[in-house]
Parts: sequence; structure tokens; C-alpha cells
Amino acid sequence: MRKILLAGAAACALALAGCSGSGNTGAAANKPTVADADKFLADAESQLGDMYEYASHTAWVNENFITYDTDWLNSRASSEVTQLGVKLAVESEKFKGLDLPQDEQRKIMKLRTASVMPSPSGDKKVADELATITTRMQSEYGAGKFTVDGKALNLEELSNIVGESRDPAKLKQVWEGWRTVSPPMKADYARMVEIGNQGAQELGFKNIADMWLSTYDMPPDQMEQTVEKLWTQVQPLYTELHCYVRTRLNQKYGDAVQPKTGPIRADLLGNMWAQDWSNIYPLVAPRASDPGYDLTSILKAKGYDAMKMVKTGEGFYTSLGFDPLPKTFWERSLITRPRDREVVCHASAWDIDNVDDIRIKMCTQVNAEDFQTVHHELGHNFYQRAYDKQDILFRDGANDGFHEAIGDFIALSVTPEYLKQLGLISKVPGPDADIGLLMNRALEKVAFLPFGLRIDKWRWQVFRGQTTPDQYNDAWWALAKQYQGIVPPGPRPADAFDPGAKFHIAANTPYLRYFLSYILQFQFQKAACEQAGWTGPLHRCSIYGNKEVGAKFKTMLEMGASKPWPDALEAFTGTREIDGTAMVDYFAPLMTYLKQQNEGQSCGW
Ligand code: X8Z
Ligand code: ZN
Repeated sequence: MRKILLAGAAACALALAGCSGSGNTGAAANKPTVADADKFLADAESQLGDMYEYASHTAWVNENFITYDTDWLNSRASSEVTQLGVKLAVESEKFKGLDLPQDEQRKIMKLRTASVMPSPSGDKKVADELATITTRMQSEYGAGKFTVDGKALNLEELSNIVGESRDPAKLKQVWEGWRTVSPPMKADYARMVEIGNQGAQELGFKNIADMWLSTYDMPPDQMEQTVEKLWTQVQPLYTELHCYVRTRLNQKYGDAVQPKTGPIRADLLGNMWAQDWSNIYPLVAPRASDPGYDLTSILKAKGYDAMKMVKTGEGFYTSLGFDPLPKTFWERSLITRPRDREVVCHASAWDIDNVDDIRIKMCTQVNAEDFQTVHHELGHNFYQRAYDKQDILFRDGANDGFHEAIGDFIALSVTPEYLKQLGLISKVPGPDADIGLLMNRALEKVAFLPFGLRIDKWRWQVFRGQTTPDQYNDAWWALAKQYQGIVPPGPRPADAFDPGAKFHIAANTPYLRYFLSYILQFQFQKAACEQAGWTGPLHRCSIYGNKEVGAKFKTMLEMGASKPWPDALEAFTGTREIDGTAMVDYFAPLMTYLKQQNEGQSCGW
């Protein structure tokens, strides 16, 4: 999701600066009353609504036409958003300790914790500097190119090579090439951290990590423990998948390229960041369990284009009882990469006016991965629309993991049965294809988990000062090895800043949300299929067309951020705990298969 935040150019959630503990406002003489708090919040929401709308238009233009001037405009708007947010957060401090209604306490808490990257209050110069830095990094990423065989290639083109090539030398060249985009960002990144930490500390947080972790309706250390619990639950599944994939890559490429033991070479996994391995499905497919179709080829063969993919995605949501997307969605969205200008192509969903001006911005390609991403982005839009009757500060996800999980949950219903209903395949493969189907999904979902975790593990270390700028790159790869069991294809240059070659670092978007989303979406799926009365294996369950489930789902979405996230989870699933068991159960038959296949191997790295 894309929404204008304090941080400036980049962001994905309605957000404002936090404020706690500084105690620097609120004159004792004029003790504020509950009525003052009501008025303050009403004014704050009105100002924020206006500011977000203005800054969203600016960011939209900037990201759709990256130029010197749109960077300038976006930096200015983003600085204004930051300054307003910090100011309001500081002002809200004076209502601390008042016996306010729960809603209002929650709104003040949202003001306190929603900032992604605050600057110190009352300092326009530093706010401008921060906004310039964040805009510049994002635009450098968006316009990034690397020349292969005399042709300057953009990220999609480079990613396509990483997805399709089986030539280790070519893979290494392209993988390393994309990472030449980010060294110029390193000094900016370090300065951003410096400013952001000052901002966070003024607002009463230890650092930005503490602030980011304070957005989950529990103390930050408890949230970190929750994340550890989840990782412990799913880690065994990842270790088995890693082991199995490593063996198959060894068989394909030989010991010199991919040894039988130890970590996996990152560029062999079919994705620029090794976060989604589904592109190497053909290399690792279970030998006797072929589903008999390849969604990318089918979409192409059936003449799907980007627009038809988005329309098909919309059709899923309307089948659940959601209203169709507004006409303006189709007029204002960017659905394919324009030929003649620089664009931030990383897929995003926008809510420009916080009501109905919802859009996506995506350089859609006709393939299975983008079919999934279309459902993902639309999930953001349908969520935004569902909570548009909430007050401004509650027009947000129950937590950011929920926002990311909506569309992915819907896409879990893209089963063979559903593809047959769409007329994309003529025959639904039988149970002997189950392991193949699950393998495909695991390459996307299970492979992602340690990646989803280690991105913010790195940032938390950086924000806490445990990793200094001279250690940025080494710490990045130490975590990649520790969690994902992957290594770069060769030594990294001294000036490398590989974190900046991942969108969410360059664009300053928190990442824990995706880890949480990959857990939550399976909880949603389990609950939805139970509601639908499904008794077969979960990976074969599609809720397409189920209006009853749709209505219940919508009830959760309409709550927005008005209640603590466990309330929202309970409304749809009946449980208040985020828990990895649903995901583990979903993949249980695959786990059995992987263990059999891995027998005799020494798994791990
Ligand atoms: O960034 C995204 C979405 C937009 S919120 C396309 N995702 C993460 C990524 O690409 O790194 C979805 C999966 C993880
Ligand atoms: Zn998203």
C-alpha cells in the first residue's frame, strides 16, 4: 500500500508522528480538559486529511514521472507532512493522563506511533533535508538501470533474466549489476537514520526500531518476542525446503556452482533478492506430481493482458460481494510501464483522497507472479474502501500485516478449480498433483519467511546503533546467511550498499508487515474455508463467489484501525492470537514429502 506519511516520499500507511514522554508541552497553568482533547483531535484529523490528500497527489505525480522538478515538489510536500505530524504529536502530549474515551486514547496512540521517519520538531531545515534524502533514494531506485550486452536494462528486465536464465555467469552478472544502483544511497541512508533517531527520541522512543515496533497494540519487546515465536513455528518447514532445493540446484549446476552443503548461492533462486523462489519451480518440481499446467504460459496463451489481469482480480472481490472499483480507478491507475519516462515501478496501491480515489501503480507483466501481485494490490484498495467511513486516524489496517495479507489471502483461492471456472484450464488435476501444487506455493510463501524477517532485523540493528555505516553491507549478508541460508555469488565490493538495492530500504517502507502477513493469510484462509464448510485439503479451497464469507470478511475490513488488531482477527477467525500453526498445517503434506526426500542429507548450513 502507498499512503503518505511523515517520512516523506515513501510509505504505506496512514501515519503520523509519535509523541511520548518528552513532556515538553502542556502548561500546568491551563490544564487541558476532555473537551480540549475532542477539539484537538477533530482539528488534527481535519488538517491531516487535507495534508495527506495534497501530499498524495504530489507523491503520485513524482512516482509516475521521476524528474528533478517532481522530486523537488515531492520533497517539499513530504517535509510539510512530516512537520505537521511531528507538531501534532508533540501537542497531543498534553492530553496524557486525562481520562479520555477509549477511541480518543487510541487516536492519540496512533498519533504517537504511526511515524515512519520523524524529524525533530520545529526544525524546518532538517525536515527538508530528510525529505530530500528520502525522495532522492526512492527516485534513484526507481530510475535504476544496468547495461547488459550494450542495452540499459531496468529492474523488470533484469529480474526477468534472474527468473529465466539458467546460466550461472549471466545470473551473477545481472545480480551484481542491479546492485551497482545502490552505493550512492549509503551516505544518505546513514544521515536519514541520524535524523530519524533524533526525531524518534524527541518523541519519547529509544530509536526508530522502538517506534516501528510500537505500532502493534503491545509493548515493542513483546512484539519482538511474538515475532520470534512465529519464526520458531515455521523455521523447520523452511529448513526442509532449503535442503531440498539446494540438492536439486546441486544436481542442476554441479558442485562448483552450488555445493551440496552450506548456504545457497542467492542468484540461483529465480528472484533478484531470493525472496520468492517460484521461478525455479521447473528445476525443483516433484518428479511424480506435476499439476500439468503453468499459469504464466496459460495467461499468455489465453491472450490475457495487464488490464484483463486486473479486471479478473476485481472479479474475485466482486464475487464476494464487494462493490466494483470506481470508474476513476480505471482512469487514473498506472497499469503498465510507460515507455518514455522514469517511474517507480514497484507495485503499490493508493488511496489519494482517503475516500474513493483509489488506484494502483504497477508495471504489470503477463505472468503468474504479477497475477498474484494484482490480487495483492487490489486487496489494499478494497481494504481502503471498506474502512473509508472510519475517522481519519482509523483509516488504516488493523495492523500493517493485515493490510498486506488481504490480497494474498484472496490469491490463495487461485486454485485449479478456480482456474477452471475462469476457463483458463480445462481439467482440474487430481490428488496426485497435490505435492506439485504445494511445492509451487511453498516456493513463494515458505521461501519468503526468513527474508520477510531479516530485512527489518537489519534495520533494527541499524536504528539501534548496533550496526554502523561501515558495517552496513556485512551485517546485511550476515543476516541473509543466518536466516535464509544464502550467500552472494561472489565477494561484494568495498563500496557496496546492497540493502539499497531492495525497494523497501530505498523507499523506507517497514518490512515486518510482510512477515506477519505471510502468517496471517493462512489463518484467514483456514477460517474462511471453515466458514465455507470446506472439508478437503486447504490448498484446494477457493472462496470464489462465497458471499457469506465475503460479508464476514468485509466486517473485519470495515473496522479499519479502530480497534486493537486482536479484535479484528477475532471478528473473522474467532481467535485473538497470531499463530503459525495454520501455515504449518497447510503445508503438512509437503513437509512429509520434503523430509522423505531429504533423508540422508545434512540439512541446514
Ligand atoms: O512490496 C510488496 C507489494 C507492495 S506492498 C508488491 N510486497 C513485498 C515485496 O515485493 O518485497 C509483496 C510481497 C513482499
Ligand atoms: Zn502490499
